[in-house]
Amino acid sequence: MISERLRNALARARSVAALTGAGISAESGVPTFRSKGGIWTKMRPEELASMDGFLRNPELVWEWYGQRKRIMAEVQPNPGHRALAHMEHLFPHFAIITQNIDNLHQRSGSTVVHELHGNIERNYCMECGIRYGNAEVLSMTGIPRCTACGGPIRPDVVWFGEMLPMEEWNAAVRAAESADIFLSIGTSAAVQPAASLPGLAKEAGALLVEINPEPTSITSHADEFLQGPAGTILPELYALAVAARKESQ
Ligand code: BV8
Ligand code: ZN
Repeated sequence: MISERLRNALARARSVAALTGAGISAESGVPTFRSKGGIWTKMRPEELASMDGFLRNPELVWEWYGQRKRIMAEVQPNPGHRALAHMEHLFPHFAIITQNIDNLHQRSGSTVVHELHGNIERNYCMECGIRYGNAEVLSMTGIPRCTACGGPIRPDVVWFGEMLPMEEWNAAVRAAESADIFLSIGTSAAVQPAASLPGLAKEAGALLVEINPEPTSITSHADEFLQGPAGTILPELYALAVAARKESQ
């Protein structure tokens, strides 16, 4: 299943980074954006995941996020998330850089998770910044409003056209630049600036490994393309890494 080059890299790696996208949560039942039946095949992202869209039609945007919040509260981490959580204890430095907002990496036990696009469990008042949990906002009727100042509450996610949280982005760049192995998992690599991280890592000397059932815009740059679902490939990759590191001791 894997090349000698990848086996050796797994045996020797000190620092590994994993960029994840919606694909790693597909097997948990969270719809992706751009693959078959994905969200964006039915609606335009700019309408729903942008400040303009929110200001134009806050009811529609809250209805969409309300639906996604309820789905994400029901789903469970899958073997792909769990394999990444185990890898955190296998390599001296292991970081997850996620574009996902579903909180499934944290729920599977990962503790080093850089959330580039925010988290669906968090919300905040656009006027005074007070933070709200989902239980509170989902119990409010119509557009959730701040109980302190009456301002509109929004999901704590990064919309199109919005800057990424600087701290998370800088940590992600550091992890990519210091990685011996960079895994790009379940992402179409269509959204910037996250999609620039695999190239950054490879430039800085990482072995670039892509895990996806379909080729993407970065497959031609990848050193290894492990074609298939993350829920199958990641547990196998973890087992191979454990064996390779034992043998090399
Ligand atoms: C910014 C949060 C700086 C909200 C999201 C023109 C050119 C280049 C860039 C731009 C441009 N015009 C505008 C831009 C910038 C824009 C952008 O990149 N647009 C793209 C679409 C062209 N980016 C931004 O606006 C970003 N901000 O640039 O700020 C700035 C600011 C102001 C002024 C100037 C500059 C902000 C981007 C963040 C948007 N927020 N989400 C929410 O989720 O509700 S993006 C959204 O897409 C999600 O975060 C998602 O994670 C992300 C990426 O999608 P993927 O995760 O890759 O998911 P996708 O469905 O696409 O792919 C799934 C993959 O999984 C597929 O490949 C499939 O094959 C695979 N798969 C399926 N099953 C499995 C699997 N893989 C493994 N196992 C399986 N079982
Ligand atoms: Zn407020």
